Amino acid sequence: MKRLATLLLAVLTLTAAAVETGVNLLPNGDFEHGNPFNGYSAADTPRLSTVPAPAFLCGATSLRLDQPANTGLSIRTAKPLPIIPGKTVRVTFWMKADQDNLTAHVIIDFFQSKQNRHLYKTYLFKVSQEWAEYTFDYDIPADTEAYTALKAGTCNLRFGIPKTPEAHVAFLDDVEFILLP
Ligand SMILES: [Ca+2]
Repeated sequence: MKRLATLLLAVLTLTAAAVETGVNLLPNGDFEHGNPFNGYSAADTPRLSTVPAPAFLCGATSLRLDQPANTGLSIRTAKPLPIIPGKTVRVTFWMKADQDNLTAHVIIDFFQSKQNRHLYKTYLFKVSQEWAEYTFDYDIPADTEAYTALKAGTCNLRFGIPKTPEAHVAFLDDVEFILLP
């Protein structure tokens, strides 16, 4: 019986360790049944809300980001996302804002408290008043000695709007995080 329990535990551990490729690994990124993001700081958290987005082509709710004047806004995934060193991660999402040409960023952040170097990748992009789809591919390094944080097998996804003199409102939807096969 004890052997069977050990075997079952081994199978469960193996199953937990397997990370699927080619599928979306971020649940609720469509904001229809929850919000997988928190504010990056406590001050950012009250500036997020899931709101009706009837103009959007898919679903009924989106994430609204209220950026105050002279303040940047930053959000991050509440739970770590699984990664596989050496694979390519694809981040796709839809976004719009109350102004054309608003600069925003997405960061794939591999930070771990015990790490030799901080690995992260920032993509800057422009948001307009119309919903648009964005896709960014990042080749995760395979060398886990060069970046020891990769051994944890996770990362976080961050979105942000840098500080501007005026306040802004932006909307985010259909965020997907996929490891390409
Ligand atoms: Ca939605």
